[in-house]
Amino acid sequence: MSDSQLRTMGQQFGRRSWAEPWKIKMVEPLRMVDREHRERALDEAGFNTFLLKSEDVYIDLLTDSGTSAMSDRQWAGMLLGDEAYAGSRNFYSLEEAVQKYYGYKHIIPTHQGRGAEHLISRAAIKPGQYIAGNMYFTTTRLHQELAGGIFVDVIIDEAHDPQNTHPFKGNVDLEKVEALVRREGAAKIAYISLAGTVNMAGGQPVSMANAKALRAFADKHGIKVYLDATRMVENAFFIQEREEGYANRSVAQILKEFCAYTDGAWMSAKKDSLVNIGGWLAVNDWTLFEELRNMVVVYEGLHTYGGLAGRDMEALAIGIVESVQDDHVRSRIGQVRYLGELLAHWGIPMVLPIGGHAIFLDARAFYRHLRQDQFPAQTLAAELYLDSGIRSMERGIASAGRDPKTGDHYYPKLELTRLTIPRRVYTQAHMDVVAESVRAAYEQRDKTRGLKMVYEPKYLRFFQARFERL
Ligand code: P61
Repeated sequence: MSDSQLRTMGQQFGRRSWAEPWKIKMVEPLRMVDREHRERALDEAGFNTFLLKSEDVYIDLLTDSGTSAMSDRQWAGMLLGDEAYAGSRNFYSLEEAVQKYYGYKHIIPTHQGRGAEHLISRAAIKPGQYIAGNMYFTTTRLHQELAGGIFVDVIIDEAHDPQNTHPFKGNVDLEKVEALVRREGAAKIAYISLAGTVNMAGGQPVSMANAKALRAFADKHGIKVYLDATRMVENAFFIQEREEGYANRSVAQILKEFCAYTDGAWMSAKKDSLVNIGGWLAVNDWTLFEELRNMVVVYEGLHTYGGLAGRDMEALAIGIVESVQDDHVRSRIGQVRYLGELLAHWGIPMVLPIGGHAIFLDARAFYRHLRQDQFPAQTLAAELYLDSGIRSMERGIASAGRDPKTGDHYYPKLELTRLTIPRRVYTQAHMDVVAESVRAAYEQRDKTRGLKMVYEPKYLRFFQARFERL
């Protein structure tokens, strides 16, 4: 075979190849069930990938949340668990790591991200106040609404267009925030809810310039800025890669600078920080911290464990350090890109630029014959599972839920199916299998029928909703 026919990834891109900065020490066998079995499993799951049993799944791209592989160091840390009810030494490791890498002063552990969202929403929102955010996230908005807040989307318009290749599609549109402040007055704004790499927009980053400008705006009006730091390390990588003046700064340095423009943050550590469970909430203001520290004992656990075991906090503290290493982030995002570039090359419609944690397929463009209330993204997730046992996640109309005032579906512009890549878990060969399955579903697109929802829970309906084929 000639050199031009068979080339390594690096050669295809005109550079030397690079590989993951780790090797595999322990493996978990995978099982692939046949098509007949998958049809039965999907039917029993009401066409909802959240309701599938994981043993019926071959390659699990439902989420990157809590699904990453821990390192030998992190597992060793698990054995150092100090399971004291109060004052566990592992809490102090965690506190130190958050202070060192994220730069906030006061830290409260929580069992996961939504535990932290619950606390900050209750403490910082008065009923009737507005929260301006760079696109909604399901649990974040729900906690804000349950606290009596009204969420207003202030992300730039480009974020709602899958084809737009703006390098910082997660940016806040300051004019939109300004218009809200003008209309309602600064006192009616509880805070600005800023997310690093915006999940629902396709894992799209916020630029440092935008964070800086937002800080100046917030100071002018006396408004707080709280950060959803869940995938902020990945955001820092994009700044290093795309923003002028940051090419020679480390991911760790960029992360710390970005956080310094905010007043506090909540974190689902199950993503960036390479652990299976955990979260935290951190603020700089002592008075707010006191209130949060008092609330955590009601809803999560004592303020030095917040619902986590000591061993979980140790693994998390170690995971934070591993997560900010440049070579780690490059290989993590590099793998997502590998899959995305294959698909883009084949003309598969998806959100561009390729984001940090997942490929977001544009289900609307797959199934032009389906109306949005026939659940195109849910349909595509079902079809991928049927084709190959790959599990993905709907991020469209089912996820968006209903307007609490009118009871109507929200109709988000983006109707996406997410192929989420866990960190340090799958190989390039797995990505090839996934890509071929997506292509197979794309080739069948015109023959694919949509779905109707036949069971709908009240909160976060997409987790437990059931569907039938039309
Ligand atoms: C995910 F289908 N994300 O992406 P918790 N902020 C952000 C998140 O991505 C996030 C949380 C806060 C998940 C899990 C999940 O609609 C869903 O630790 C940017 O999960 O409580 C979680 O953190 C909440 C999947 C959550 C969903 C909500 O897969």
